[in-house]
Amino acid sequence: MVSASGIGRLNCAEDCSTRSGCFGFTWLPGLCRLFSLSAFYNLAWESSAECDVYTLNTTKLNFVACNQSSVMQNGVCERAFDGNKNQDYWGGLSCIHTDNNGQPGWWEAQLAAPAQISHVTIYNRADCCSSRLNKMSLTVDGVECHRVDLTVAFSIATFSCNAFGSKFAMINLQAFSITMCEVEIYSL
Ligand SMILES: [Ca+2]
Repeated sequence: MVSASGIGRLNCAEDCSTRSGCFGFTWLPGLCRLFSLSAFYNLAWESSAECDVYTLNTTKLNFVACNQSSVMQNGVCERAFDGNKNQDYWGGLSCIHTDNNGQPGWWEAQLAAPAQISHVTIYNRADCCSSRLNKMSLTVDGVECHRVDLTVAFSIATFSCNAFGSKFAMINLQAFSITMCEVEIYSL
């Protein structure tokens, strides 16, 4: 079990959902604790009626086609769902890149069929330029489902996006290209 920095029950759940191996969590005000399945086989584990235990069952949706505002440095749109999460642009050959022409870049991808989308996990480029994604509009079928507005760049982040539709898009709200390495989209 590890203690995480969640400040609320929802943050605690999000921490768990983005960590591989997290089976569930307990949360009391100010204390978020994550545990793996092995916790049930550890004699030191104690349950308490004071704690709620939640599990989150998610279904990963598959993209079937994509497009982006332009292509730079061979960063074609398919790299964002090639299953390769390597965040090193040059070393991994797994990241997309739109043209750095002073215009806001965008990337979009199509699901096989419309679905109820719950959240999206974005793997940012880590070797450079992460702050380019600090301000984005995330949309489903052209309707914004989440506005990213950060002052500190993220590496891997999960954003809520409660919407029904088939086309997901990331639109930069700054005059920067879009460059990132993987997008995973989920339905609950
Ligand atoms: Ca990739």
